Amino acid sequence: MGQVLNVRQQGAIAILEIDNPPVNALSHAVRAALVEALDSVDRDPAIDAAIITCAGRTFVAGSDIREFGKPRQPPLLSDVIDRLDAMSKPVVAALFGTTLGGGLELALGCHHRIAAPATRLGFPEVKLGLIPGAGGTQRLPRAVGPETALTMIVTGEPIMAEAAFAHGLVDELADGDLQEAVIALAQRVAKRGAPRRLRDDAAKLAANGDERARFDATAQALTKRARGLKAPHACVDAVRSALDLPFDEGLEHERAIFRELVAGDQSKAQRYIFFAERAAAKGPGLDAKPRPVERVAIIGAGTMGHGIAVAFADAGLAVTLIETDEDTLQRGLEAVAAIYAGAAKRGQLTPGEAENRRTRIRGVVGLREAADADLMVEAVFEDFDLKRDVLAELATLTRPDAVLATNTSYLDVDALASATDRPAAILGMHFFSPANVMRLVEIVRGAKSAPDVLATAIAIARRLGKVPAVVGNGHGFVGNRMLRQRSAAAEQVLLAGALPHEVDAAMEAFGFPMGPFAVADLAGLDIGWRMRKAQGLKAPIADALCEAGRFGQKSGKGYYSYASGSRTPERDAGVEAIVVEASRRAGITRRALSGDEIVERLLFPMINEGARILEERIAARASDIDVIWVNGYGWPVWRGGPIYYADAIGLASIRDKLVAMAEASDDESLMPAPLLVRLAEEGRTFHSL
Ligand code: 3H9
Repeated sequence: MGQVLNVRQQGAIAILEIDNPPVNALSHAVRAALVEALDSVDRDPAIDAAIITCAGRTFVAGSDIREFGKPRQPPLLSDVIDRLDAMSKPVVAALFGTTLGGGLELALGCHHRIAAPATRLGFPEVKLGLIPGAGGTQRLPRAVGPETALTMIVTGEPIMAEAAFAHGLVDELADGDLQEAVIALAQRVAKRGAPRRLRDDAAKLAANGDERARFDATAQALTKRARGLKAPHACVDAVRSALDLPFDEGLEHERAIFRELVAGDQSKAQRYIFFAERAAAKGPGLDAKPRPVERVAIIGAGTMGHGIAVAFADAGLAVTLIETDEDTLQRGLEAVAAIYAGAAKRGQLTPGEAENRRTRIRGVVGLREAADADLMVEAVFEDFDLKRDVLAELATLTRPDAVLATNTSYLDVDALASATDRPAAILGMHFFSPANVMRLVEIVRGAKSAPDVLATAIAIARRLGKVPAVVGNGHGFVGNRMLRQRSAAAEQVLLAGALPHEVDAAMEAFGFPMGPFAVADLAGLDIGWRMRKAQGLKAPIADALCEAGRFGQKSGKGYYSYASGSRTPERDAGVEAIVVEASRRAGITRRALSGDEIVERLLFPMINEGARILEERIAARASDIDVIWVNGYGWPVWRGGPIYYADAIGLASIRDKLVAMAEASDDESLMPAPLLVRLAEEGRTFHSL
C-alpha cells in the first residue's frame, strides 16, 4: 500500500493531506496515519495549527464501505475524532468535492471548516441502511440546528457549500484558491488559543416546546415513506438523542444504533446494491472513451419522450424535442411545463430554476432538426415498423459520429439497427416511466453497437443521475421479461381465489411501493391487451376488464375504480364478479390464499425467468438483475433484489416450489430453469456464478 497521508509544513502550519484514491475513503490505514500525525502536531512546539485536506478529486467521501461487516480495526473513526477533540491546537478542514458520511464527521470533529463553492456536504449513510456512526448525529445538530440536521440525515441528500455556510456548517467559503484560503484561516485561528469544539456548543440545541413540535412533525413527514426501512427511523432516534441526552451519552446511543444496523440484513443488502450499481455498467468492451455529448435530440414528445427530455434538461443539457406536427408538439411542451410548474409549486425548484430548465427544451417539427445532435433518443410509439423507419431516416440525416439510441421496452434492437446503414451507431436506452424520475436505464447492447457508442450511453446516463445497467438484446430485455412472468402469475393467483386488493396488499407488505394491479391501472391495461392480441395470447381476467372498457386510471376504472380526479384505488364489486366468473369458467374452485403464498407465486416464476436470462447471458451477472429491479420496478432495496432474495431463501427450496406450482397448474413453463436446477443440486447460489 502506498502512502495514504502526506504530511508537510508551511511556516507554523502542518498540512495533513489524505491521499487514498479514488474518493479518499477513511480506510484503516488512513485512520491510523491521521491519529499518528495529530499526535505529532500536538507534540511539536514549532507547529501552531493543522489543516486536514485531501489529494485528488474530493475531500473524504466517507468511511470505507468495504470494511463494514468485517471485524473492526482500531483506531476507529470515532477514535480519530476523539483525538481531534483532545487537541490543544486548532485543526481546520479544507473541504471540496463530495464531503460525505465519515468525511463530514471528520470535518465536524475539526475546529473550523472552509469549503470550495462547489462542495457538496451530506450524510448518505441512510442510503446504505445506516446512520452516521462517528458523531455525525450529535455534532450536526449542534452545528446547524436540529431540524436541518434531521432533514439532512434522514434524506441522505447533500447540500451545497453555500447552503452549508448559511446554516453554519462551514465557517467560510473559499472564493479563490482553497489551499491559500485555508492556510490564511489556519494562521488566524492559531492565534486565538484553545480550539473550539462542537461537543461543547449546545447553543443551537435549546429546543423550546414549539421547536420540539416542529422537530416531531418534520420527523414524521420524513419517515412517512420509509416503507419497511429501519434506517430512517434510526436516524430520527439518534438525532433526537442529541436533544435529550448529554453529548457523550448521545454519542454512545448513536454508536449502539450504528453497530446494530451495520450488522443487520438491511444494511448488508443496501451495501450490496451500492457496489452492484457500480458494477452493472462495467465489463468487457464497456471501457471505451465516450464521445462528447452536448446537443441532444429527443424524437417523440409523448409520455416517454417528454419525460426523457426533462431528464436531460435537468442535467443541464440543451434538448431539441421533435414531433411530426404542431399539435402533438404543443401537447408535449405543455406536459413539460406542467412538470416544472409542479416542481416549483412543491418547492423542489425555485421558479427561476424551473423556468431555466424548461427553456432548455426547444420544441420543433420535423426530423431534419436532429441533424446537428451528438445524441439522439428515439422515443416514438412502441411499434417496430415505425421505430425502424424513424431510425433509418435519422441515420441518413445525422453526422457520422452521432449516437442513435432507441427507447424501446421490448423490440429487437439488432433488427432495428440492421434496417439502417449505421448499425454500429445504434443501441437501446430503455428508460422507465416517469423517465425524469425513475433511476434505471437499461442500456441494450446490440450485436454491432460500437464500444464507444455503449460508453457514450453509459456516461450520459450517469450524467443524468441515472443508474445504467448494460443488458443483451432479447424480447423485453431483463426487467420487462421478468415482469411478464409476474403479471401472468398475478392473473393465475386471481383465478385461484385471491382478489386484486389482496394481491396488492401482500406485495406492499413485502415492500413494493404499489401492488401489481394498482401499477397496472396506473400504466394502463390496453397496451398489454393489444400486445396479447397481436401474439394470440389470452389472459381471461385482464382481457375481460379491457372488453368492459376498464383501461385503468385513465378511464376511471381498471382493477379498481377511481373517483373523479382521484388516484386512490377503490375495491369494485363489478371487478370481483368478473374475477369469480373467470374462475368458474376455468373450472377452478376458489380458495383463500395467504399473503406468503401470493408472494411466492408471484416472485418465484420471475426468479426462474431471471435464471434463464442469466443462462442466455442477457444479463452479464446476477447482481445486474437486482440493480434493475431495485431501480426500475420498486423492489425494496433492503431486500437486495430478486436474485439476492432467491439466494437468501435457498435455490433448492425455490426449485421445489416451482415444481409443485407447475404440477398443480399443469403449466410446463413454471418448471425450474436448467441453471436453477443445476445450482440447487450443487448447493450453490446465483451469486457464486
Ligand atoms: C460512512 O461514512 C459511515 C460513517 O458514518 C462512520 C462509520 C463509523 N467506500 O460512485 P463512483 C468507490 S458510510 C469504498 O463510481 P462518482 C466506488 O465503489 C459511507 N469505496 O464515483 C467506485 O469503485 P470502483 C458514506 C467507495 O464520482 C469508486 O469509489 N459515504 C466509497 O460517480 C468511484 O465511485 C457514502 O455513502 C466508499 N465510501 O461518485 C458515499 N465511495 O471504481 C458513497 C466510493 O471500483 N460514494 N467508492 O467501481 C458515493 O456516493 C460516490 O462514490 C461519490 C463519487 C459521490 C463519492
